[in-house]
Amino acid sequence: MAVLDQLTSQQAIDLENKYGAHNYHPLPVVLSKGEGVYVWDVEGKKYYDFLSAYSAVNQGHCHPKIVGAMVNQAQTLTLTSRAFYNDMLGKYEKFATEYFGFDKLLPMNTGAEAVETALKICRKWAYEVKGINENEAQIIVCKNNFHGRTTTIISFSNDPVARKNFGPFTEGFIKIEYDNLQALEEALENNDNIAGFMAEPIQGEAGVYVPSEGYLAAAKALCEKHNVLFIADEVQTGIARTGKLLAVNHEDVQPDILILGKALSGGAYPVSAVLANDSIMNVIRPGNHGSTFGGNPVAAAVAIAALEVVKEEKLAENAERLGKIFREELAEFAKENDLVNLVRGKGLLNAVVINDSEESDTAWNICLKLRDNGLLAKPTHGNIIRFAPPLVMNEEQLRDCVEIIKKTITEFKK
Ligand code: IF1
Repeated sequence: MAVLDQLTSQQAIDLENKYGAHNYHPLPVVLSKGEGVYVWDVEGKKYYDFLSAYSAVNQGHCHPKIVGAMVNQAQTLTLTSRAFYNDMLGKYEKFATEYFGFDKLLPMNTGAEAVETALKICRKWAYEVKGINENEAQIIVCKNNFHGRTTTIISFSNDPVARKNFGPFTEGFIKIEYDNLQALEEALENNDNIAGFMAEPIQGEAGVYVPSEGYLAAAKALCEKHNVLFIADEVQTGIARTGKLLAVNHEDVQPDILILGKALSGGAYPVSAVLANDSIMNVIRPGNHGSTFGGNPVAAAVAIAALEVVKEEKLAENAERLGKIFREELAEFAKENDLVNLVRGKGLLNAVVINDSEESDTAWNICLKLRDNGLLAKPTHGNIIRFAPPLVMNEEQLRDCVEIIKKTITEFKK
């Protein structure tokens, strides 16, 4: 078999099993093509994508404008490193800072790197601006968070699978209950060593857990009162996914540090970023932080195009409108179907909670049936299915998908 011969699904799965590290448990479907809200497997079967690569492909698969910008830039200049200037990075930084309303942007590649970057900026700010004694800064995070997979980030995870046997861990984090203002207030009070509070505006991995209305605004106000930086990890919730450009926009909150990734590139290329105003970002000096690929001209060109698509195609408005229809339809369905407990979410980031235990494989088995019926989604726990289609979906397609989901669950036998 030549390396690039066309494979069957089973052959592709076998190759990954034999030659790839087993750090994932994918749904058995092998994709070879994508366009808009659709993907195709190697046998040519077409599916609705209801994961969007964990909300990276908000602009739809292979968006022509984004791919065009990428190809064009790839044929011109791909990488200089930051040892030299390139003629795309500054344009992108101006564009993106104006787009999100911050003074400055620090470019990275993956979400986890951007989270690490935000934590480093926050600590340095704490020592150099707030005046905390060296090595004593603490950052508050939330229980059941997901911020990535580096050693420091898993240091404050409470997922045993993500943590076990990867220690020793990084110190300096305090974990509190999510969506609990009293817990935040208690952590902030009588502790002058708190540098920041980092949270996801909606907890993704926790099962699309939407906090109470007003939580984010009140948390931001508490942070302000205690001179603590409010760090929003919008890697998953940002870029129109929840029906606003950023999920914090639902509560008119401007974070002190904003973390973006995933759909910042429309899923075409790994692009992440940290945004902050000068009073914070200026603590970063040459040599403090960096990345060979961060801020490369392809990433810059791709991100500009991806952000333009969000506005040109009114993706936030579309996510808001279709999300309401999706939740209305499935809430109605939940009333008549014993297998569905509830639907929750915001915009087009939603989860359906199945009436079974967290340890069951019911959600997984439903996802296999959804796949057979032409729709791809992934469980986040044994009993929760996340539904997050590309935001370029139209109402007719969404209603078609709702019918597939209802039909699949109605016919499902445990
Ligand atoms: C995996 C979840 C989604 C993120 C937030 C940072 C990162 C992520 C809020 C890191 C990444 C992904 C990664 C993916 C699974 C996943 C995920 F189910 F775990 F929670 F999207 F919902 N902050 N989330 O959600 O970004 O370094 O991956 O670019 O397989 O680990 P990354």
